[in-house]
Amino acid sequence: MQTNLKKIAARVRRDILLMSFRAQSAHTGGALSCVELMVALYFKILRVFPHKPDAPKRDRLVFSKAHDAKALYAVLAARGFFDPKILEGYEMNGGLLPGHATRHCVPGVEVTAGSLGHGLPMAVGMAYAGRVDRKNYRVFAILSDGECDEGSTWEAALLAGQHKLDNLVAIVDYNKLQGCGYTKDVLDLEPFAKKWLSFNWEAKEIDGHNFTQILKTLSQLPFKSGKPSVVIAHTIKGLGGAAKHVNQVSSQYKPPTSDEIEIAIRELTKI
Ligand SMILES: Cc1ncc(C[n+]2csc(CCOP(=O)(O)OP(=O)(O)O)c2C)c(N)n1
Repeated sequence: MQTNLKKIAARVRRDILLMSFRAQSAHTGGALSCVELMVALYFKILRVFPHKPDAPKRDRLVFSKAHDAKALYAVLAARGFFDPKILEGYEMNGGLLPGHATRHCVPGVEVTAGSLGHGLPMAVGMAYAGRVDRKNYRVFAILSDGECDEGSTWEAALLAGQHKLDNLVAIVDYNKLQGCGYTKDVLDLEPFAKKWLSFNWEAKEIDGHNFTQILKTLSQLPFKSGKPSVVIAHTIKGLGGAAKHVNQVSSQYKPPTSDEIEIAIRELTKI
């Protein structure tokens, strides 16, 4: 089972790198850092219906770090939401896939995002609506560490704790880097888990590239009845891409060169 997920993750990484190369786009490192989280969610955890993407009982995933949309698009394509050939139109004139994930640009994209700090507020609203409507869908929000510098994220966290939204799960792709530097130097989040706990959330920390840990943790949701859950996933920005950009600020902006793509894809093919 894990071998299968690892192969899917390798395919998703390849698709991210190819999208990045074709469009010469930025935001490759953060797309690569959340691959295992997104694959585990879409292939094992979320209740989704690729051929009926708007089914009312589906779980909702709010991809808040929408600049990393390549990861969302590649996973949705791999899961059968749309034809993978559509990925070739990423950031192309006439293509369907904008650089920042946009609601309904293709089936499966739940929300328009990109202005960081807005995903958790939207997810809280959706989870609250589910509670009011007595629906049992769950809402997952994928956040970046950089956007946890935003006040709106913490306002939403406060509200979710107050309303005991245990149908809500935030997953932070804690790759320790943001647009202009390392998170600890720009605006340190530590002690990170303690902050969530003090906002009445239940928190768990995992290795965000380890499928065993991801699946074990996400199968325990909600971590505590009557509390929203947060998973702080320790990840590496740029993992699986060009070696010189791994865990570097450059992974935010630099697309791979043709030589780098060849090397990376050769390695990914071995998985
Ligand atoms: C409110 C807001 N400010 C600035 C930006 C520009 N921006 C795009 S990506 C990014 C930083 C990326 O770092 P992080 O948020 O940690 O994401 P990841 O490393 O997971 O890609 C910034 C500042 C934005 N999208 N939204």
